Amino acid sequence: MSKDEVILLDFWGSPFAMRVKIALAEKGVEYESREEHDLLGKKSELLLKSNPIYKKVPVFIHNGKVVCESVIILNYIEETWPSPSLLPACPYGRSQARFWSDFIDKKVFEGGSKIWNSKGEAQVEAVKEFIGIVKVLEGALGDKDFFGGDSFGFIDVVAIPLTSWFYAYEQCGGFKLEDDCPKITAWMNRCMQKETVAKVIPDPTKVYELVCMLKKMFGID
Ligand code: GS8
Repeated sequence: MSKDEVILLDFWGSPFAMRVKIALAEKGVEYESREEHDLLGKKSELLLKSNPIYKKVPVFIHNGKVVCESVIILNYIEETWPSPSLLPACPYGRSQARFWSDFIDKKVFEGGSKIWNSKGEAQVEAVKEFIGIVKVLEGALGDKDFFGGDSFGFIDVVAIPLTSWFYAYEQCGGFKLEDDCPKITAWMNRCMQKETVAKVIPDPTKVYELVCMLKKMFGID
């Protein structure tokens, strides 16, 4: 069989693209990352052509076939390269992994964004709301090492990239997540010990610089 051609339309600061890179690293799949250097300005022709609906990264192109939306891409990767599996074997376990991925998708990034794009009382509220969201996640983690149990799996892949923005949220909102959510902080450190994660997650201070740039761009200051 000829070698698969795997291309990722990427942006270094996108937690959604990081998910795909971690899943591919876990599966040992080689790929070519094409950085969208000007994601917030002029997007590449390939991005516009491949994801005409949302015009966002990540876009996954496997032997010419295009898949969009990070969690849909993760499911595609899981089915295409089933080993090692990131999802549990049983249907119930899979349903739970999908439930929490959906919760994370709906709440965490948007909750964090409210912190950096607000001020004053609204920001205080946004910080409270964000801590509440992370506490719910902490409840789902319980005393386990990873969300699915003893080993790093699907929910971890979905969640860990979003934490690369947490330092920026803390700097903007003037709080320390560890004070309220020590278990999530310990889980973050545990995940970061994995090479597949550590090599993908950017330096949090670089993400903070990106957030400061976004604040300027949107006139929030
Ligand atoms: C979100 C992708 C996204 O927001 C997914 O893949 O899961 N639901 C999608 N991508 C951002 C970069 S990360 O903030 C993006 O491409 N933004 C460009 C734009 O909005 O124009």
